[in-house]
Amino acid sequence: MAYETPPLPYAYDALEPYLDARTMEIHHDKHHVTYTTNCNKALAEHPDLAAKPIEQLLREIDRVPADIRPAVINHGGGHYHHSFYWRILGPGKGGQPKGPLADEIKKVFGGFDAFKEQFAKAALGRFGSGWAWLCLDASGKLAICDTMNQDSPLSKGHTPILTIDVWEHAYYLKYQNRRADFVAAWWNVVNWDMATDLYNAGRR
Ligand code: MN3
Repeated sequence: MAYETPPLPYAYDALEPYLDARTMEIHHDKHHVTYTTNCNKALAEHPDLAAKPIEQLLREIDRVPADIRPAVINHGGGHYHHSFYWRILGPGKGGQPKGPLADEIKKVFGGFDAFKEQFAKAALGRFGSGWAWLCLDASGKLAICDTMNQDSPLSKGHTPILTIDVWEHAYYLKYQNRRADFVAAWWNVVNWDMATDLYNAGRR
């Protein structure tokens, strides 16, 4: 049994002009596929582990044998995070969340604009490669964090609600070194309906 890279849930150019088609194509077809392939290679001798959902391996990373643990963190994390990332974006999205997630963001961060500012700060402050996240932490509270490389918030007991990939491969073709411009544009393709569903499911 092997993991599969899920197809991109929209066309390569669907997130233009914010995320360009060429970046989306390389990001999904090359980067994501490579993570999935290398995760499967790492688990080739461990069919018992490969039979489990990747979320479970990352949540229980200490139970993965030490010799393949770094590969599962890097490639399994890469596979899971990208699968999540495509779904949390979408064409014709952006705007603001509604309902309970909007209320909680206001309560925890002091308003949607204050949240955006703090989230962008995490995305811009992540030195080198990694991700910024909005998660439910282990106590069920909304929290912003950032992670290095493909380290997963799942391994800290967090439940992801929203994420931005700030590896250079996510933006370099269009934005070069201007990560701030990429982050500012990225808000226009955030799928808040999906984030709200994840928040509601995580709260149950
Ligand atoms: Mn990436």
